[in-house]
Amino acid sequence: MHDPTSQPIMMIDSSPPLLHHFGELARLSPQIPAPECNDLPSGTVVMKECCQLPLIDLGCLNSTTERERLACAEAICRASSEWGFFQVVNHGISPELVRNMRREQVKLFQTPFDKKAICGVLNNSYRWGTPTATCPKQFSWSEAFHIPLSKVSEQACYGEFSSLREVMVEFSAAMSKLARVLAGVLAGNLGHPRGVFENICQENNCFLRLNRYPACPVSPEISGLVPHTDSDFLTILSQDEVGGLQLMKDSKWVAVNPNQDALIVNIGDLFQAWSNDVYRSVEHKVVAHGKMERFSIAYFLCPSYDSLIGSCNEPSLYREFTFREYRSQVQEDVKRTGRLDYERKSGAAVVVAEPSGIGHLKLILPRSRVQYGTFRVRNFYLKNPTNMLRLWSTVLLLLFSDSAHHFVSKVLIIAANNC
Ligand SMILES: O=C(O)CCC(=O)C(=O)O
Repeated sequence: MHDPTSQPIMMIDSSPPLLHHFGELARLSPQIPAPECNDLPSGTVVMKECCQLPLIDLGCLNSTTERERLACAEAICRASSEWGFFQVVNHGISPELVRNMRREQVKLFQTPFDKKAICGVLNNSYRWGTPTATCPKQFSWSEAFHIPLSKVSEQACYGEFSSLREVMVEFSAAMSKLARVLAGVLAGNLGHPRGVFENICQENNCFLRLNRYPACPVSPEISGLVPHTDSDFLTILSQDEVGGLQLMKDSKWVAVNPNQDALIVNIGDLFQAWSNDVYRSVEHKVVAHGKMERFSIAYFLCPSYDSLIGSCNEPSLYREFTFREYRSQVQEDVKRTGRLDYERKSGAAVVVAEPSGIGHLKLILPRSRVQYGTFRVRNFYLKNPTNMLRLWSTVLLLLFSDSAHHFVSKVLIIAANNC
């Protein structure tokens, strides 16, 4: 029999060097002490508040009673407007499929780090930490595979991970079906055909992201994933029982209690723009856990890069833009600021008066997209003077409120040619 004490134990490290990189960032940021692992509290996830997300039984969408079907659709739309987030049960994805997917996900992440980083598995989509971070607050204590679904059935993507392929194909198809049902309900509520997203968001444009959040000995406050909104139409998330997901509700971070029977759905930026702000894309983050690793899988319902996204009803708050344009703006912001979220502490509101007399209002914030109460814009999406007025009144309100300095520090008026 093998005697475990007879040989040195080979520790194969599957985790990326998060502590090393976090430490480097901390040393470069004098106001934040470098991590001293042993001194730091562990095992705690700081939760500001717990919330009970709306829980919706999707089985009711297929009820024989029209009243139940309508009530279910209404619950989905109300949650998307009021919360931007909800949970669904009886969603049609079998617990066995979720279990199989999780098992394969765990196996994949257990691969030694060096191998994950270079073996090219899943279309070379492995990533970890935050390469653009310039300070600890911008650092995500996590690793992920972010896979375009156009590649998901390609044998060549899997190499030796052959058992992953079958379950990935089945899981992404099931998530895709569910995402389309939900998007259809949300579109129908706004007077559009339920199938409107069939053409806009073809399967090959969507993504599946496998996340792992290693236990984090550094701080209970560090982000597993930094605050962000999703730049898609909608996201469906399967999370394990560890917890850590928090969302912004009424200007506070609230923790989402894990529910093993439920999937979490959230509205993305594109649905907010398409719905003309009827549905809300809400900022969320993951708080790292001190002692336990956490796994989640997110499905992102996305359009093709050349799809034009405009608001579905007039008068529209947003001008038309392509998904490509939007993504490149997000990437530019991240490159420029290192941040995935927007900066609340400083910025400037800029009114641009064009010679034609048409005014634009730009909010120049490091993230260049902002959320003022329920009004949220990317600087180049504001379209008409009515929106400009609405935005101005919000800016002025903020300027005169106690918390003004948290949002906008300067208001500038600039002629178009100067911009
Ligand atoms: O893991 C989670 O709970 C959230 C994941 C997420 O927000 C993302 O992958 O964009």
